Amino acid sequence: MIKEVFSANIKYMQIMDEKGNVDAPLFPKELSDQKLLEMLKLMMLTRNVDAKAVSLQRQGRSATYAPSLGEEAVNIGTAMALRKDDIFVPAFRQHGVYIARSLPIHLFYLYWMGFEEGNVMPPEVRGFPMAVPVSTQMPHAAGIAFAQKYKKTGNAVVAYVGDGGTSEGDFYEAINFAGVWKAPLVVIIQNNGWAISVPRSKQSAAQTLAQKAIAAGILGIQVDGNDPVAVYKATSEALANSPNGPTVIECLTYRMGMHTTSDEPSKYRNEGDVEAWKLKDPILRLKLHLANKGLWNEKIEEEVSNEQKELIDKEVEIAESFKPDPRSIFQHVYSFMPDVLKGELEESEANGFWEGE
Ligand SMILES: Cc1ncc(C[n+]2csc(CCOP(=O)(O)OP(=O)(O)O)c2C)c(N)n1
Ligand SMILES: [Mg+2]
Repeated sequence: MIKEVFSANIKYMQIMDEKGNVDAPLFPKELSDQKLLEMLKLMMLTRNVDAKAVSLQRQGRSATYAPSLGEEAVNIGTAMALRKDDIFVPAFRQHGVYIARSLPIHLFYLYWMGFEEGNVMPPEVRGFPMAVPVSTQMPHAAGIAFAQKYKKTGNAVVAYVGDGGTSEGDFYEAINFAGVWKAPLVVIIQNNGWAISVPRSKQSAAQTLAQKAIAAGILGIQVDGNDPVAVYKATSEALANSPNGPTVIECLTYRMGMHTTSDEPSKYRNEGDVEAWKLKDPILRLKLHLANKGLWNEKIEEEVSNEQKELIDKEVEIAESFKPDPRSIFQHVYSFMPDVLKGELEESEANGFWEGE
């Protein structure tokens, strides 16, 4: 005898198309015009902060940087769905999430200038430091989510991982654990088409990355990751359902820039693809939508851009005036300072190691 014991499917959701038109029955009612304006401004701020970070690196004023150009809808759409006390666990390209959660922007620059002090954020941000080792944040996120359930806090955890990150064992272990324990975890796969020079097609033979959820026995959905409204709705619904267990949301977006400022994408990708993705830009479609409603025009755009650039310049100034304490190289590795480090610190101080620059 042979019988089917299981079958499943993965749905794809888009609510706002490339021209800014919306699928009205799917549109979330709580997204008022004011909220949409906030969404647009946050995406613009993310893009402006990002452009400045690239420029600082090019001028030798900051270290290697991973741009988020074109991926703003994933970060802002998800972050706006987060409730006040929910916790986020990023990878390293979730700049918009920090911005939407009101991380002081100078701390963001400070981190990319190479100072760990940039990772010490106000507790109300409710976010973890960036995780550069690919997917290592995922088991942490599953554990933090389980802790929320164990402690009955009612909070959920939103964790981010790239398309490349979903090939790591850590990813599978995390969703498997979260599924078994029905932990309140929402996994956002920021599928930007590339893991450095490895295209999505070489990442997995699976047709979607969302379907990886099925094997873990949890919910999975794919959304247009350049549609901030669909991203917002999928995340809100996953958070509302999080007391019942985890969800994986695959957001289809595109890395418009380089992997990092040390990368040269023209060596491995067809720049024609980038041109095609420009038409799907998340900021463009929200601007078109709001302009159709009479809520956006060139004058408003100029005002908002100028305000944001002024703010960014001030924040860069604060970051650049930071004077690091050389002692900090001995701190932050352990919760206490072991004797061996204490000894090295004392020796360094006694030898005037800190004199001069
Ligand atoms: C465990 C580990 N392996 C390899 C690397 C080198 N590395 C840094 S980013 C990256 C690709 C990540 O791709 P993806 O998960 O799609 O995220 P994206 O960079 O596209 O945001 C790799 C292989 C690393 N940082 N950590
Ligand atoms: Mg990627």
